[in-house]
Amino acid sequence: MTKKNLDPFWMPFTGNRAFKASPRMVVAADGHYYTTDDGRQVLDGFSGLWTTGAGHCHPKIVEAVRAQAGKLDYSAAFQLGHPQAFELADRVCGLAPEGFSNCFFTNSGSEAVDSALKIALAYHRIGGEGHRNRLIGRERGYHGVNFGGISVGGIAPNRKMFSTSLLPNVDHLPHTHNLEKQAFSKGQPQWGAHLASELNRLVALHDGSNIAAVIVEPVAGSTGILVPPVGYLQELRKICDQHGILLIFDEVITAFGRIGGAFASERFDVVPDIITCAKGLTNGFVPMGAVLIKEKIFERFMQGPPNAIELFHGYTYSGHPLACAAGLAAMDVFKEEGLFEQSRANEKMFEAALHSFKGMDGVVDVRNFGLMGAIELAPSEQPGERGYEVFTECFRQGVFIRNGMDTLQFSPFFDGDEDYYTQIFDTVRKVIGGSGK
Ligand code: PXG
Ligand code: PLP
Repeated sequence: MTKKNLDPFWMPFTGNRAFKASPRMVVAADGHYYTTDDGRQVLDGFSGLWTTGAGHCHPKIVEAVRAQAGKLDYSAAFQLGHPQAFELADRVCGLAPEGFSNCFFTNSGSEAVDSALKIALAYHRIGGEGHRNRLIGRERGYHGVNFGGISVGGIAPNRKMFSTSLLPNVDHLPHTHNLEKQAFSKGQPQWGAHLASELNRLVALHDGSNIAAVIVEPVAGSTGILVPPVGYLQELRKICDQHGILLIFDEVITAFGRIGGAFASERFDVVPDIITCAKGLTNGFVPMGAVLIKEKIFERFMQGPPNAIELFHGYTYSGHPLACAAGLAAMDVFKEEGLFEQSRANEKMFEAALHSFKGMDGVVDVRNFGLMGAIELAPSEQPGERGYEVFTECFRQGVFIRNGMDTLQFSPFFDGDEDYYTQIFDTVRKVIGGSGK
């Protein structure tokens, strides 16, 4: 690449100075690979950023977006509709658990989370329970970066700079991670269901009648793959039901194939009241998020004169035509290629590859569920340094993975075969073997 001024772009969640001193620049992508500006092929072990399970630049999605771009660029999102938005909402509700009747579009997971929290608060208020305004999140939870999301979220560095400006009336459940009790669990840990009853403690403290909603990731992703202990989500559901509290599953990562089904309820047999999703909704092709809502919630809003606005909320780009075209094409691809089933079928191969790291020097835990996996490394003197080193060296050696501090994270494509896993994990093994020395 010719020398360009990289300074003006303030990159998100990136060490800007280190990056710009030694950029990792991608100019194209196809299938499982990125092409860098110096012409290298880099195998993507993260499906974008959890986004692109069906592969990069899928020809069907490319074609759909191309066609849509030449036909309808934008249509006003308020008081005007275009057919694809209605069609996509219907398709997505069709994949959702029974009872989910409506879909509100946003442009990201963060916006989906904030929309969901607002819908939960408004729902109770309309029902005459305006006092039900407390929101419960969880330590180590990631719910995006808007004010609502960081308030219910539990990632300390994301909250620290804004600690005095977070939403009031929020409390947190403890996270479920415990190395002593759970290290190297395959899939759901046996230990930890009792932590759900911490919600009873919060109910006793605040009184259940004051709690609007509990929001959790069914499998916590961004924090380093925390898999719900056997029985944990069921217990949360039970306590929420006892106290009229809405249960929100933040499925920004888990929805659309990442855990071998359309939504988490297919794996955990627990149905929430509200679901947030994004990422896989368009296979990462165009920014889009959504809030899925149960009929009983939606119906409560449908009062008053039919021309009265029922929810004073919405985004200029809610249901953008290009996003909808990408979303519809992604739904077709998922179905036609059986990608949710492929994802489920590949879990064991992925699990075996990850757990082969057990016993390796410096590996303190391996965790996995569906096609979400983590290898946690013992930190060097400076926490996070080792993970970053492994990430950068893997990229140099032609494999893209992620590190959250010293936890390596993997989010493979749904159709990854044995060669794909071998290339990723052989590289990681070689790099870990040579790191921390
Ligand atoms: N909720 C959850 C559960 C998420 O994982 C968001 C909300 C926010 O979505 P947006 O589209 O606003 O980013 C997320 C996003 C990582 C990583 O490396 C995870 C996310 C985003 C970027 C990187 O784990 N999660
Ligand atoms: N700021 C200003 C000045 C605006 O006019 C708008 C939307 O009209 C927004 C922010 C919100 O933008 P969006 O609807 O894309 O979230």
